[in-house]
Amino acid sequence: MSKCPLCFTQLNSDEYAFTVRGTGNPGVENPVASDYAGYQVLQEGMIKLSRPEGDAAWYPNPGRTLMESEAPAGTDIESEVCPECYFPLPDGWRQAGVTCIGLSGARASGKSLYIAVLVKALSQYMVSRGTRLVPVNESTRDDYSKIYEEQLFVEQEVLNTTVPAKNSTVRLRPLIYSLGLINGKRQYLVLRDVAGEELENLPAPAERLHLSFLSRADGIIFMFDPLAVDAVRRRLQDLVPAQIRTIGDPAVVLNNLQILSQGTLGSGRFAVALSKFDALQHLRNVDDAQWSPIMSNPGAGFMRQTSDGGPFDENDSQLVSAEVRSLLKLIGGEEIVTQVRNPHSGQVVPHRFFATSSLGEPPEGSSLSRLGIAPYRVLDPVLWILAENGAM
Ligand SMILES: Nc1nc2c(ncn2[C@@H]2O[C@H](COP(=O)(O)OP(=O)(O)O)[C@@H](O)[C@H]2O)c(=O)[nH]1
Ligand SMILES: [Mg+2]
Ligand SMILES: [Zn+2]
Repeated sequence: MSKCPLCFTQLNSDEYAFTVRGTGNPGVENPVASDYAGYQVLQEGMIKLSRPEGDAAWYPNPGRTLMESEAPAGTDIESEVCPECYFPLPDGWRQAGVTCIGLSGARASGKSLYIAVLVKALSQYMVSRGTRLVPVNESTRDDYSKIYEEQLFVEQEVLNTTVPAKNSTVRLRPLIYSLGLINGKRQYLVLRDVAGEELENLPAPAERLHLSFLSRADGIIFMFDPLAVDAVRRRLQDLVPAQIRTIGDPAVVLNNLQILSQGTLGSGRFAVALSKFDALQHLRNVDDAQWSPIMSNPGAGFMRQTSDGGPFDENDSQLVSAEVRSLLKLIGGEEIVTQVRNPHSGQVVPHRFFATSSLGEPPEGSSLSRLGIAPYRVLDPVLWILAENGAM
Protein backbone atom coordinates (compact mmCIF):
# COMPACT_ATOMS: atom_id res chain seq x y z
CA MET A 1 0.00 0.00 0.00
CA SER A 2 1.40 3.37 -0.91
CA LYS A 3 1.42 6.60 1.03
CA CYS A 4 -0.13 9.91 0.05
CA PRO A 5 2.45 12.21 -1.58
CA LEU A 6 1.41 15.20 0.55
CA CYS A 7 0.48 14.02 4.06
CA PHE A 8 2.40 10.71 3.80
CA THR A 9 -0.58 8.84 5.29
CA GLN A 10 -0.81 5.20 4.31
CA LEU A 11 -3.69 4.74 1.85
CA ASN A 12 -5.99 1.80 2.51
CA SER A 13 -8.53 0.11 0.27
CA ASP A 14 -11.50 1.02 2.52
CA GLU A 15 -11.52 4.76 1.85
CA TYR A 16 -11.54 6.67 -1.41
CA ALA A 17 -12.10 10.33 -2.26
CA PHE A 18 -12.52 12.16 -5.55
CA THR A 19 -12.75 15.83 -6.44
CA VAL A 20 -15.47 16.81 -8.87
CA ARG A 21 -15.65 19.74 -11.23
CA GLY A 22 -18.38 21.46 -13.17
CA THR A 23 -20.47 22.43 -10.10
CA GLY A 24 -20.44 26.02 -11.30
CA ASN A 25 -18.83 27.11 -8.06
CA PRO A 26 -15.06 26.86 -8.51
CA GLY A 27 -13.75 29.02 -5.65
CA VAL A 28 -14.57 26.92 -2.58
CA GLU A 29 -11.83 26.48 -0.02
CA ASN A 30 -11.29 23.02 1.45
CA PRO A 31 -10.04 23.95 4.95
CA VAL A 32 -8.68 20.49 5.77
CA ALA A 33 -6.74 20.38 2.52
CA SER A 34 -5.42 23.89 3.22
CA ASP A 35 -4.27 22.96 6.74
CA TYR A 36 -2.41 19.92 5.47
CA ALA A 37 -0.87 21.79 2.56
CA GLY A 38 0.11 24.96 4.41
CA TYR A 39 -1.43 27.06 1.63
CA GLN A 40 -4.96 27.72 0.48
CA VAL A 41 -6.55 24.89 -1.49
CA LEU A 42 -9.67 25.48 -3.59
CA GLN A 43 -11.76 22.50 -4.66
CA GLU A 44 -15.15 22.66 -6.37
CA GLY A 45 -16.62 19.58 -4.85
CA MET A 46 -15.80 16.25 -3.29
CA ILE A 47 -17.23 12.78 -3.01
CA LYS A 48 -16.06 10.29 -0.43
CA LEU A 49 -16.69 6.57 -0.68
CA SER A 50 -16.07 3.91 1.94
CA ARG A 51 -16.32 0.17 1.92
CA PRO A 52 -19.72 -1.04 3.13
CA GLU A 53 -19.43 -3.14 6.27
CA GLY A 54 -18.40 -6.70 5.46
CA ASP A 55 -18.24 -6.24 1.68
CA ALA A 56 -14.78 -7.56 0.92
CA ALA A 57 -15.23 -7.41 -2.85
CA TRP A 58 -16.25 -3.72 -2.88
CA TYR A 59 -14.52 -1.43 -5.32
CA PRO A 60 -15.34 2.29 -5.65
CA ASN A 61 -17.48 3.44 -8.54
CA PRO A 62 -17.33 7.22 -8.28
CA GLY A 63 -19.30 7.72 -11.51
CA ARG A 64 -22.32 5.93 -10.10
CA THR A 65 -22.21 7.87 -6.85
CA LEU A 66 -22.13 11.07 -8.84
CA MET A 67 -25.22 10.02 -10.82
CA GLU A 68 -27.09 9.04 -7.66
CA SER A 69 -26.18 12.20 -5.80
CA GLU A 70 -27.76 15.61 -6.10
CA ALA A 71 -24.77 16.86 -8.06
CA PRO A 72 -25.76 19.18 -10.92
CA ALA A 73 -25.73 17.80 -14.46
CA GLY A 74 -22.40 18.27 -16.15
CA THR A 75 -20.47 17.51 -13.00
CA ASP A 76 -17.69 15.01 -13.43
CA ILE A 77 -14.73 13.48 -11.65
CA GLU A 78 -11.60 15.60 -11.67
CA SER A 79 -9.13 13.44 -9.80
CA GLU A 80 -8.78 10.80 -7.15
CA VAL A 81 -7.48 12.46 -4.00
CA CYS A 82 -6.12 11.32 -0.64
CA PRO A 83 -9.06 10.65 1.74
CA GLU A 84 -7.11 12.32 4.57
CA CYS A 85 -5.72 15.55 3.07
CA TYR A 86 -7.46 15.65 -0.35
CA PHE A 87 -4.26 16.00 -2.34
CA PRO A 88 -4.56 14.61 -5.90
CA LEU A 89 -3.09 11.14 -6.37
CA PRO A 90 -1.11 10.64 -9.59
CA ASP A 91 -2.20 7.86 -11.95
CA GLY A 92 -1.64 4.33 -10.74
CA TRP A 93 -0.50 5.63 -7.37
CA ARG A 94 -2.14 2.99 -5.20
CA GLN A 95 -0.57 0.14 -7.17
CA ALA A 96 2.93 1.60 -7.30
CA GLY A 97 5.85 1.48 -4.88
CA VAL A 98 6.18 4.87 -3.22
CA THR A 99 9.06 6.23 -1.13
CA CYS A 100 8.30 9.45 0.76
CA ILE A 101 11.26 11.51 1.93
CA GLY A 102 11.09 14.65 4.07
CA LEU A 103 13.92 17.15 4.19
CA SER A 104 14.60 18.75 7.55
CA GLY A 105 17.23 20.97 9.08
CA ALA A 106 17.73 24.42 10.51
CA ARG A 107 17.69 27.63 8.48
CA ALA A 108 20.50 27.75 5.91
CA SER A 109 21.62 24.19 6.62
CA GLY A 110 21.57 23.52 2.89
CA LYS A 111 18.19 21.84 2.24
CA SER A 112 17.13 23.75 -0.87
CA LEU A 113 20.51 23.56 -2.56
CA TYR A 114 20.59 19.86 -1.73
CA ILE A 115 17.27 19.26 -3.49
CA ALA A 116 18.49 21.26 -6.48
CA VAL A 117 21.57 19.11 -7.03
CA LEU A 118 20.01 15.87 -5.82
CA VAL A 119 17.45 15.87 -8.61
CA LYS A 120 20.21 16.45 -11.19
CA ALA A 121 22.37 13.69 -9.72
CA LEU A 122 19.48 11.25 -9.37
CA SER A 123 18.46 11.91 -12.94
CA GLN A 124 21.94 10.95 -14.18
CA TYR A 125 22.03 7.98 -11.86
CA MET A 126 18.72 6.59 -13.10
CA VAL A 127 19.92 6.84 -16.70
CA SER A 128 23.01 4.85 -15.82
CA ARG A 129 20.69 2.26 -14.20
CA GLY A 130 18.75 1.96 -17.46
CA THR A 131 15.67 3.97 -16.48
CA ARG A 132 14.65 7.62 -16.20
CA LEU A 133 13.66 10.13 -13.54
CA VAL A 134 10.44 11.80 -14.71
CA PRO A 135 8.44 14.50 -12.88
CA VAL A 136 4.86 13.19 -12.61
CA ASN A 137 3.02 16.49 -12.74
CA GLU A 138 3.29 20.12 -13.80
CA SER A 139 3.75 21.35 -10.26
CA THR A 140 6.81 19.16 -9.76
CA ARG A 141 8.31 20.36 -13.02
CA ASP A 142 7.49 24.02 -12.32
CA ASP A 143 8.45 24.07 -8.66
CA TYR A 144 11.73 22.29 -9.26
CA SER A 145 12.72 24.67 -11.98
CA LYS A 146 11.44 27.87 -10.32
CA ILE A 147 12.24 27.26 -6.68
CA TYR A 148 15.40 25.20 -7.02
CA GLU A 149 17.01 24.84 -10.41
CA GLU A 150 16.62 28.28 -11.88
CA GLN A 151 18.37 30.07 -9.09
CA LEU A 152 21.09 27.49 -8.90
CA PHE A 153 22.00 27.02 -12.52
CA VAL A 154 20.68 30.02 -14.36
CA GLU A 155 21.24 32.89 -11.99
CA GLN A 156 24.23 31.21 -10.38
CA GLU A 157 23.04 32.81 -7.19
CA VAL A 158 22.73 30.90 -3.99
CA LEU A 159 19.09 30.21 -3.13
CA ASN A 160 17.03 32.55 -1.02
CA THR A 161 15.78 31.37 2.34
CA THR A 162 12.72 29.13 2.09
CA VAL A 163 9.86 31.13 3.59
CA PRO A 164 7.66 29.57 6.28
CA ALA A 165 4.51 28.13 4.75
CA LYS A 166 1.81 30.40 6.11
CA ASN A 167 3.28 33.79 5.23
CA SER A 168 4.77 32.64 2.03
CA THR A 169 3.90 33.12 -1.58
CA VAL A 170 6.04 30.06 -2.31
CA ARG A 171 3.84 27.01 -1.95
CA LEU A 172 5.95 24.10 -0.77
CA ARG A 173 4.32 21.36 -2.77
CA PRO A 174 5.75 17.87 -2.90
CA LEU A 175 8.16 17.07 -5.71
CA ILE A 176 6.96 13.78 -7.18
CA TYR A 177 9.09 11.72 -9.55
CA SER A 178 8.63 8.45 -11.33
CA LEU A 179 11.73 6.26 -11.12
CA GLY A 180 10.36 3.97 -13.83
CA LEU A 181 9.89 0.24 -13.60
CA ILE A 182 12.19 -1.40 -11.11
CA ASN A 183 11.99 -5.19 -10.87
CA GLY A 184 8.69 -5.06 -12.73
CA LYS A 185 7.02 -2.52 -10.41
CA ARG A 186 6.55 1.19 -10.97
CA GLN A 187 8.39 3.16 -8.30
CA TYR A 188 7.74 6.75 -7.27
CA LEU A 189 9.86 9.07 -5.14
CA VAL A 190 8.40 12.01 -3.21
CA LEU A 191 10.61 14.79 -1.82
CA ARG A 192 9.18 17.37 0.56
CA ASP A 193 11.05 20.50 1.62
CA VAL A 194 10.23 22.54 4.73
CA ALA A 195 11.10 26.02 5.94
CA GLY A 196 13.91 25.67 8.49
CA GLU A 197 12.47 28.57 10.45
CA GLU A 198 9.33 26.59 11.20
CA LEU A 199 11.35 23.65 12.43
CA GLU A 200 13.25 26.00 14.75
CA ASN A 201 10.08 27.72 16.02
CA LEU A 202 7.28 25.19 15.77
CA PRO A 203 3.87 26.71 15.09
CA ALA A 204 1.20 26.03 17.76
CA PRO A 205 -0.19 22.46 17.70
CA ALA A 206 -3.38 23.56 15.91
CA GLU A 207 -1.35 25.26 13.20
CA ARG A 208 1.21 22.68 12.25
CA LEU A 209 -0.72 20.01 10.41
CA HIS A 210 1.32 20.94 7.31
CA LEU A 211 4.48 19.70 9.10
CA SER A 212 2.96 16.43 10.33
CA PHE A 213 4.03 14.56 7.18
CA LEU A 214 7.53 14.34 8.67
CA SER A 215 6.34 11.92 11.36
CA ARG A 216 5.02 9.57 8.66
CA ALA A 217 7.92 9.76 6.16
CA ASP A 218 9.69 6.62 4.96
CA GLY A 219 12.85 8.60 5.49
CA ILE A 220 13.85 11.96 6.94
CA ILE A 221 17.04 13.57 5.75
CA PHE A 222 18.28 15.84 8.51
CA MET A 223 20.82 18.33 7.18
CA PHE A 224 23.45 19.13 9.78
CA ASP A 225 25.56 22.15 8.91
CA PRO A 226 29.05 21.86 10.43
CA LEU A 227 29.30 25.65 10.29
CA ALA A 228 26.54 25.74 12.92
CA VAL A 229 29.20 24.59 15.39
CA ASP A 230 30.94 27.70 16.78
CA ALA A 231 34.33 26.02 17.11
CA VAL A 232 34.26 24.90 13.47
CA ARG A 233 33.13 28.25 12.16
CA ARG A 234 35.85 30.04 14.15
CA ARG A 235 38.60 27.83 12.79
CA LEU A 236 37.40 28.09 9.22
CA GLN A 237 36.71 31.79 9.21
CA ASP A 238 39.77 32.76 7.19
CA LEU A 239 39.56 29.77 4.86
CA VAL A 240 35.91 29.64 3.90
CA PRO A 241 33.92 32.72 2.82
CA ALA A 242 31.61 33.80 5.62
CA GLN A 243 28.02 32.57 5.33
CA ILE A 244 25.73 35.46 4.60
CA ARG A 245 22.68 33.99 6.24
CA THR A 246 22.25 33.26 9.91
CA ILE A 247 22.55 29.56 10.55
CA GLY A 248 19.90 28.00 12.79
CA ASP A 249 20.48 25.64 15.72
CA PRO A 250 20.37 21.96 14.68
CA ALA A 251 19.79 20.72 18.25
CA VAL A 252 16.59 22.76 18.46
CA VAL A 253 15.40 21.30 15.17
CA LEU A 254 16.08 17.74 16.35
CA ASN A 255 14.08 18.43 19.50
CA ASN A 256 11.19 19.79 17.48
CA LEU A 257 11.27 16.81 15.14
CA GLN A 258 10.79 14.66 18.22
CA ILE A 259 7.85 16.82 19.30
CA LEU A 260 6.26 16.36 15.86
CA SER A 261 6.69 12.58 16.12
CA GLN A 262 5.60 11.93 19.71
CA GLY A 263 9.12 11.59 21.07
CA THR A 264 10.70 9.61 18.23
CA LEU A 265 12.48 10.78 15.11
CA GLY A 266 9.68 9.63 12.85
CA SER A 267 8.43 6.21 11.83
CA GLY A 268 10.92 5.56 9.01
CA ARG A 269 14.66 5.87 8.46
CA PHE A 270 16.57 8.85 9.82
CA ALA A 271 19.54 10.06 7.77
CA VAL A 272 21.81 12.63 9.36
CA ALA A 273 23.54 14.32 6.46
CA LEU A 274 26.55 16.41 7.33
CA SER A 275 26.10 19.17 4.76
CA LYS A 276 28.70 21.55 3.28
CA PHE A 277 31.37 18.87 3.61
CA ASP A 278 33.53 20.90 1.24
CA ALA A 279 33.86 23.59 3.92
CA LEU A 280 34.90 21.01 6.49
CA GLN A 281 37.61 19.69 4.20
CA HIS A 282 39.38 23.02 4.66
CA LEU A 283 40.11 22.03 8.25
CA ARG A 284 43.17 20.34 6.74
CA ASN A 285 44.60 23.77 6.19
CA VAL A 286 44.07 25.19 9.64
CA ASP A 287 47.16 25.85 11.67
CA ASP A 288 46.12 23.91 14.73
CA ALA A 289 47.63 20.64 15.94
CA GLN A 290 44.31 19.37 17.27
CA TRP A 291 42.14 20.34 14.31
CA SER A 292 44.22 19.96 11.16
CA PRO A 293 44.66 16.14 11.42
CA ILE A 294 40.88 15.62 11.57
CA MET A 295 40.42 15.93 7.83
CA SER A 296 43.90 14.81 6.75
CA ASN A 297 43.38 11.06 6.44
CA PRO A 298 43.22 10.39 2.69
CA GLY A 299 42.21 6.75 3.38
CA ALA A 300 38.99 7.73 5.09
CA GLY A 301 35.88 6.44 3.35
CA PHE A 302 34.25 9.82 3.27
CA MET A 303 37.18 11.30 1.35
CA ARG A 304 36.33 9.14 -1.65
CA GLN A 305 33.55 9.88 -4.10
CA THR A 306 31.13 7.00 -4.59
CA SER A 307 31.43 5.18 -7.87
CA ASP A 308 29.08 6.54 -10.52
CA GLY A 309 25.99 4.58 -11.32
CA GLY A 310 26.72 1.52 -9.20
CA PRO A 311 24.17 -0.01 -6.87
CA PHE A 312 23.95 1.36 -3.33
CA ASP A 313 27.07 0.17 -1.50
CA GLU A 314 25.93 -0.95 1.95
CA ASN A 315 29.45 -1.64 3.29
CA ASP A 316 30.81 1.70 2.14
CA SER A 317 27.79 3.42 3.64
CA GLN A 318 28.23 1.77 7.04
CA LEU A 319 31.92 2.66 7.06
CA VAL A 320 31.21 6.29 6.18
CA SER A 321 28.47 6.40 8.81
CA ALA A 322 30.87 5.33 11.55
CA GLU A 323 33.45 7.85 10.32
CA VAL A 324 30.98 10.72 10.20
CA ARG A 325 29.77 9.84 13.67
CA SER A 326 33.28 10.09 15.10
CA LEU A 327 33.94 13.21 13.06
CA LEU A 328 30.84 14.83 14.55
CA LYS A 329 32.11 14.05 18.03
CA LEU A 330 35.54 15.52 17.23
CA ILE A 331 34.17 18.78 15.90
CA GLY A 332 31.73 19.38 18.75
CA GLY A 333 28.57 17.80 17.39
CA GLU A 334 28.27 15.06 20.03
CA GLU A 335 24.99 16.50 21.25
CA ILE A 336 23.47 15.68 17.86
CA VAL A 337 24.88 12.15 17.85
CA THR A 338 23.48 11.57 21.34
CA GLN A 339 20.06 12.97 20.45
CA VAL A 340 19.86 10.57 17.51
CA ARG A 341 21.33 7.49 19.17
CA ASN A 342 19.87 7.92 22.65
CA PRO A 343 16.71 10.00 22.42
CA HIS A 344 14.92 10.91 25.66
CA SER A 345 11.96 8.75 24.74
CA GLY A 346 14.27 5.73 24.54
CA GLN A 347 12.75 4.87 21.16
CA VAL A 348 15.65 4.68 18.72
CA VAL A 349 14.77 4.80 15.03
CA PRO A 350 16.97 3.20 12.35
CA HIS A 351 19.48 5.91 11.50
CA ARG A 352 22.68 6.50 9.60
CA PHE A 353 25.21 9.30 9.18
CA PHE A 354 26.28 10.70 5.82
CA ALA A 355 28.69 13.32 4.48
CA THR A 356 27.45 15.46 1.58
CA SER A 357 28.34 18.60 -0.28
CA SER A 358 25.96 20.14 -2.78
CA LEU A 359 28.45 22.60 -4.16
CA GLY A 360 31.75 20.79 -3.78
CA GLU A 361 33.28 24.21 -3.06
CA PRO A 362 32.27 26.99 -0.65
CA PRO A 363 30.31 29.80 -2.32
CA GLU A 364 32.01 33.16 -2.68
CA GLY A 365 29.73 35.85 -1.29
CA SER A 366 26.26 35.43 -2.74
CA SER A 367 27.27 33.78 -6.00
CA LEU A 368 28.60 30.28 -6.33
CA SER A 369 32.30 29.53 -6.45
CA ARG A 370 33.95 30.08 -9.80
CA LEU A 371 34.92 26.44 -9.72
CA GLY A 372 31.31 25.63 -10.42
CA ILE A 373 29.29 22.86 -8.88
CA ALA A 374 30.73 19.42 -8.18
CA PRO A 375 28.25 17.71 -5.86
CA TYR A 376 29.75 15.18 -3.54
CA ARG A 377 27.95 12.05 -2.25
CA VAL A 378 24.53 13.73 -2.44
CA LEU A 379 22.84 10.51 -3.56
CA ASP A 380 23.94 8.40 -0.61
CA PRO A 381 21.12 9.27 1.86
CA VAL A 382 18.40 8.88 -0.78
CA LEU A 383 19.78 5.59 -2.12
CA TRP A 384 19.93 4.27 1.45
CA ILE A 385 16.28 5.17 2.11
CA LEU A 386 15.18 3.76 -1.27
CA ALA A 387 17.09 0.54 -0.63
CA GLU A 388 15.67 0.19 2.89
CA ASN A 389 12.18 0.82 1.51
CA GLY A 390 12.61 -2.00 -0.98
CA ALA A 391 12.44 0.32 -3.99
CA MET A 392 15.85 -0.53 -5.44
N1 LIG B 1 30.14 25.43 1.26
C1 LIG B 1 28.90 25.05 1.02
N2 LIG B 1 27.90 25.90 1.28
C2 LIG B 1 26.64 25.48 1.05
C3 LIG B 1 26.36 24.19 0.53
N3 LIG B 1 25.03 24.06 0.42
C4 LIG B 1 24.50 25.22 0.86
N4 LIG B 1 25.48 26.09 1.24
C5 LIG B 1 25.33 27.44 1.80
O1 LIG B 1 24.28 27.43 2.71
C6 LIG B 1 23.33 28.45 2.42
C7 LIG B 1 21.94 27.94 2.66
O2 LIG B 1 21.59 26.99 1.66
P1 LIG B 1 20.08 26.60 1.40
O3 LIG B 1 20.09 25.42 0.51
O4 LIG B 1 19.30 27.78 0.98
O5 LIG B 1 19.64 26.17 2.87
P2 LIG B 1 18.19 25.92 3.47
O6 LIG B 1 17.81 27.18 4.17
O7 LIG B 1 18.41 24.81 4.43
O8 LIG B 1 17.27 25.58 2.36
C8 LIG B 1 23.57 28.82 0.98
O9 LIG B 1 23.32 30.16 0.80
C9 LIG B 1 25.02 28.48 0.77
O10 LIG B 1 25.79 29.63 1.05
C10 LIG B 1 27.47 23.33 0.22
O11 LIG B 1 27.36 22.20 -0.25
N5 LIG B 1 28.71 23.82 0.50
MG1 LIG C 1 15.35 26.26 1.89
ZN1 LIG D 1 -2.82 12.91 2.08
